[in-house]
Amino acid sequence: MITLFHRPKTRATRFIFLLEELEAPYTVRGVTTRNRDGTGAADPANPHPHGKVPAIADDGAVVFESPAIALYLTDKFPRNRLGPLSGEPQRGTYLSWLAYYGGVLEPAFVSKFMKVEVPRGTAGWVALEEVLPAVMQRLSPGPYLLGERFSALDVLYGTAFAQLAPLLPQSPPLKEYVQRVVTRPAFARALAKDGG
Ligand SMILES: N[C@@H](CCC(=O)N[C@@H](CS)C(=O)NCC(=O)O)C(=O)O
Repeated sequence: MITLFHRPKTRATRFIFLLEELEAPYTVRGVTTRNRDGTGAADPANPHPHGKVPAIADDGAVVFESPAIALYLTDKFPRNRLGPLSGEPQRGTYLSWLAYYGGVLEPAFVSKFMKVEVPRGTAGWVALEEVLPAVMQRLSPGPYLLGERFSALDVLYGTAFAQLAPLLPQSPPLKEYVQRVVTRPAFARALAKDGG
């Protein structure tokens, strides 16, 4: 049984979405975290090393950081084919874009949000203006990042793009992609279970 350490309306919400897509057995354990304004406190019950959400526990095994959690869950619950398994042709693509999510896309969003210029050649990520064409190229011909197959990548990227829409340039194909992701019944179930 998976325990999801969670706070409403955070990066943990998308893991209710993924767990619903996977039809995996899970419980949600609400924890406190620090707030942007410096108030609040990390919850000692949360096993994430920095008291962030999401984290999961699975019979004592702890997994934290969104790409690692996504990979762990899609490997563990393969029935609905939410992530190519080892040996499948799209496995390398899947791993690459999972790692890209944490290592490039999220830092690019934060750089944009904080108005920090990304130094070419020294930072391990690139500016959002460079990320978006790369993601859009991966998305064509679509409809999903792995082509016809909806995967945990779309849970991460689709929800991130939905949330950060104000930072993004107008792009009908991107808007349509986000719509495809957020209109899935599992996303509606996740929002209903999110609380807060
Ligand atoms: N790199 C982490 C980021 C997790 C993260 O920053 N979560 C926020 C909520 S969306 C949080 O817990 N913030 C509280 C804090 O930083 O103490 C991941 O992708 O899983």
